[in-house]
Amino acid sequence: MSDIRYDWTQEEILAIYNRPLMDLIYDAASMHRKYHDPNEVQISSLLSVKTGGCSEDCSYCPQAARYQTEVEAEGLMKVEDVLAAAQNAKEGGASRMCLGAAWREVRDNRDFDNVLEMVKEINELDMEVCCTLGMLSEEQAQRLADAGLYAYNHNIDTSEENYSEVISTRTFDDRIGTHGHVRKAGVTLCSGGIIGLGESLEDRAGMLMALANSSKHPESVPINALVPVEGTPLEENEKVSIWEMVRMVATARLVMPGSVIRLSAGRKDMNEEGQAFCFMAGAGSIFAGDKLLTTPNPEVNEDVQLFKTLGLRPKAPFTDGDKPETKESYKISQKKLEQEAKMKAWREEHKNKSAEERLLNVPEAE
Ligand code: SAM
Ligand code: DTB
Ligand code: SF4
Repeated sequence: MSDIRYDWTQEEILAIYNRPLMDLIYDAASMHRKYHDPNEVQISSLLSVKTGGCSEDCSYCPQAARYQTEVEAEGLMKVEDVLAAAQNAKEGGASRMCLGAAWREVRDNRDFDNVLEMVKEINELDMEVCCTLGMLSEEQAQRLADAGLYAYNHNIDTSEENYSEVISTRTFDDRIGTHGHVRKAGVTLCSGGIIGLGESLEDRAGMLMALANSSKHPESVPINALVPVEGTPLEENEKVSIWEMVRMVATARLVMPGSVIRLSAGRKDMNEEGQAFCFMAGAGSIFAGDKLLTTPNPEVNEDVQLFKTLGLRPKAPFTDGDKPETKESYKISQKKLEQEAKMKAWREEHKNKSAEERLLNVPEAE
């Protein structure tokens, strides 16, 4: 049987998750070595370019406007400040810059134009650029691709069955729809989920099954442990144990052997030994920097020490794919083109008419 499969059953995945730990880690580590260099770890630097004030109700998220948390809503960061952060991350060994926005979905406005500029400029720094901006239309995904986007993060978070327990303002299918737009634009997909939401082990298996049975496995799979934040509905949830994290990483490793599994939120609560187990079990990437989006992450010097202790090397950018080329088409949206064509036609039609007639018939801006 081929290692790369798309026909997993939930029972099979659950049985893998529940195997004796030594067998599970041994098999996951062996699979990891077959497809990846076990001493290389990709460093992704995460930056919240638009924080808080989100209209969604994701029960884990401190950035949802409806929950009283310490997160204050802020406007979009300036392009130059984001570039300075990217340069800094690059100097610290990061090969990927991941820009996050607390949006339900992308809108075709000035903020999106600025995000496109950020993508273009960071790509020019020879870093892989990833964005996580909420739902995208097909055209928005294409414009991001044209600007030079390497990856798009859009987590499914939990199983299809458990989805409405966690989020009510969008559906599991909405998420899958955006995956399709990302794929169509030729951008690599980053999608994973969270453990510790109150889900069952069947839900954990179901989440991995949804990812592993998609037509192409996501190139990156972030595994997050819930960071319970005061003010969110999940503030009282118990933190997951390191062994649950190891099992989840190892299971993801075995059902999607070619994907890069990212040890994501929750590292702040793990010691070096716990993280080493996760790398052994197949994690090949981390989020680095002393903040995730709004919650703390290990200090940069702690990660430098961790890499030194374990003999890990940061992965170079574009090891698994080519650097995207920027296409000027990223600058103009279809809507803008249609508006411009409408204006042109109107000018043509009214060029010989009186000022009064023209004023009576100005096309509406959208
Ligand atoms: N708004 C966009 C979206 O939801 O896709 C992008 C940002 S959102 C914060 C990105 C991901 O962060 C979520 O899908 C979720 O997996 C993760 N996340 C958010 N809050 C978290 C928490 N408290 N603990 C662990 N992961 C969390
Ligand atoms: C992902 O899977 N985890 C990251 C990233 N993708 C965007 C976000 C974790 C956020 C943790 C809570 C916070 O810091 O606000
Ligand atoms: Fe908004 Fe994303 Fe947080 Fe959900 S996870 S509330 S969509 S920022």
